[in-house]
Formats: sequence, structure tokens, C-alpha cells
Amino acid sequence: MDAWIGLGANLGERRATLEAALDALRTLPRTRLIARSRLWASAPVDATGPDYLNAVARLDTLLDAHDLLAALQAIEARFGRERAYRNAPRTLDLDLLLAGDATIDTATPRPLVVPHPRLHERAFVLRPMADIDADVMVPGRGPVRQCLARVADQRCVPWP
Ligand code: PH2
Ligand code: MG
Ligand code: MG
Repeated sequence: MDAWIGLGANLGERRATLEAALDALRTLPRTRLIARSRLWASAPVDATGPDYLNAVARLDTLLDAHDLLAALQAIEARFGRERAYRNAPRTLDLDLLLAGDATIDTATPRPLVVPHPRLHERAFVLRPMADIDADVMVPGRGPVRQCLARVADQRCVPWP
């Protein structure tokens, strides 16, 4: 499966956390990290707190979407992720953005929706995706390049 993961952090040592999380993705079982984006900085969207650093990773994995999500949540927990309230500032957020061309919306065994329901309207996801492949298709939404054209007004800048 061609899996795309969104990484975000707006608390703590954001760059170090994201780099360490990318290393954790590299060591997932039955999985290869085939590409990663640059880091991007943006203001919180639909949320409060410090600015975010975001990145995206592309995985080639034999895990299914549920096992991959469980693995992502285990990594978040390892990095001290707390879930105080929806969209609360966080040390690390790992979102399953795309699972190949699958469309999934289920509550069991754990809540899972792919494509991520808001990815097509968020520059902080689309810009790093475009670092890797601007032509990748978001099921039901079109290529990343086309989604990105509609969010050109959202400030999101490469982090040196
Ligand atoms: N994640 C959110 C809510 N808002 N804003 C930015 N800029 N970056 C994020 O990763 C982010 C957000 C919920 O996960
Ligand atoms: Mg998120
Ligand atoms: Mg999340």
C-alpha cells in the first residue's frame, strides 16, 4: 500500500520531534519510508497555540490501514502526545492522510477516515505532499496540485 502520513508539532522541540518521528516511521515493520517532505511552518488552523511545523512522509507498507493507524498512535504516545481536547496543541500529531486509493469511513476497531477529511483544504498538508509528488490523486478531490491552487491564500512557508 502507498500510504501518506501527515506529521505536525506545535509544542516542545518541534524540529527534533518531527525528525525523530520520521526515524520511527522508518523502523515500522513491513514498511519502507520512500520519501519525506521538507519542514513547513504555519499558523494553527481551526486551533490555538504556537505555530506548527508540518511534514509529510510517503510509505510503502504491507500493513493494512488499521494496523498502520495503531502504529502511528503508538508513536504519538511515545512522544508524549496528550489528548486534552479536539485540536489542542500537541507535541506530535501523526495523521493517516491516504491509504492508496482506498476510501474508508469506519468506527471499528478504531475510528478511521481516509482520505483524511480535511486534507484537501489545508495548505500545511498539501504543500509538503507536493514536495514529494504534486500529481498524486486525492480520491474524490483530484490531484494535490489542483487542491493546492484553491488554498494559495493560506500562509505556509518552508522552514530552513
Ligand atoms: N493540526 C490540527 C489543527 N490545526 N494547524 C496547522 N497549521 N498544522 C497542523 O498540523 C494542525 C493545525 C489538527 O490536527
Ligand atoms: Mg491532525
Ligand atoms: Mg491526528
